[in-house]
Amino acid sequence: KAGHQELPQETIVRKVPVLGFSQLGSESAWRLANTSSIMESAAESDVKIMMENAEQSQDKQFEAIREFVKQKVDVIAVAPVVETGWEPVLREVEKAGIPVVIIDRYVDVSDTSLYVTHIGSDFYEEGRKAGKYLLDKFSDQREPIGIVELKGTEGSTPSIARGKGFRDVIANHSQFRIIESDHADFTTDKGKEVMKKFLHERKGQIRVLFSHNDDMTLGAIEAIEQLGLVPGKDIVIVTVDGTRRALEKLSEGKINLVVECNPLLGPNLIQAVKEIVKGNTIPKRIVTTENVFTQVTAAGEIVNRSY
Ligand code: GYE
Repeated sequence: KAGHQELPQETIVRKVPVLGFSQLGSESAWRLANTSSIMESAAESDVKIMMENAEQSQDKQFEAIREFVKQKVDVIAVAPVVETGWEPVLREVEKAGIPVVIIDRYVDVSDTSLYVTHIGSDFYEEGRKAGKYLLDKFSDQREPIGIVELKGTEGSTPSIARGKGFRDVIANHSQFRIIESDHADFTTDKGKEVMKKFLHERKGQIRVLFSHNDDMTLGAIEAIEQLGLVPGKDIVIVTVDGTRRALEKLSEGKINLVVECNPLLGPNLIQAVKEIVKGNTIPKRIVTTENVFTQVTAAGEIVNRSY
């Protein structure tokens, strides 16, 4: 039998890492693109993903996370609907020894060791970009400029931080006045409804709309046009996300500025999961780089948009 090599008794089975992902909902085009990006990146890799969609319910997110713990997944990723209230469930996950990745929105916890990393945009900076555009656009105007604001989901990071960044930039310029501000939950229908209410209550006083996402903006544009007003002219519109439909309205002149927020977080997430299961250290914060689009640059961008 000389020269004959024995096969190892056991073949080495490489364990495929399992990721449990609690997605917060499906309220917007951004969200749908975010979900597809994550599912596609997982499918292209050797990470197995289990996704639960909570449809805006934090309680459903808790349930999903507890189920992932039961299933003994290797990593849990959470896109949290609101910022507060996460500490107890994250403690449970910690006890089970499962690493957590926070994706997109943030969790407001005093102990940041409850998660490995937070992957997502700088929403505060997005709000600042929106404000800076207005300072520039109305630089020679001293009369009051009436602003209405469509806010996203109450208690969610992008709504809190965009609103704050925006306010911080316009704060020392007293001609800018936020005359109405209300939540419209990041949806088109609600955006239209709330904008209608603003237009009704503030006839003739609205010069600017700052909207926390494109879906609400599309609804607001409908409300503005129904009144015979011209979006982009009678009312200057600044919006956040950068979906194809918003970029189209931008190039048509119905929106004045789109602040980009990138939903394509799948590659970053899957990369992070792979590093975590290998035991590697990764940065505590992973921020996506983002742009702003104007009526001039919109057309060039539309061709590349998948969402
Ligand atoms: O801007 C909005 C979505 O959390 C960044 O949520 C995300 C926001 C996004 O509904 O369109």
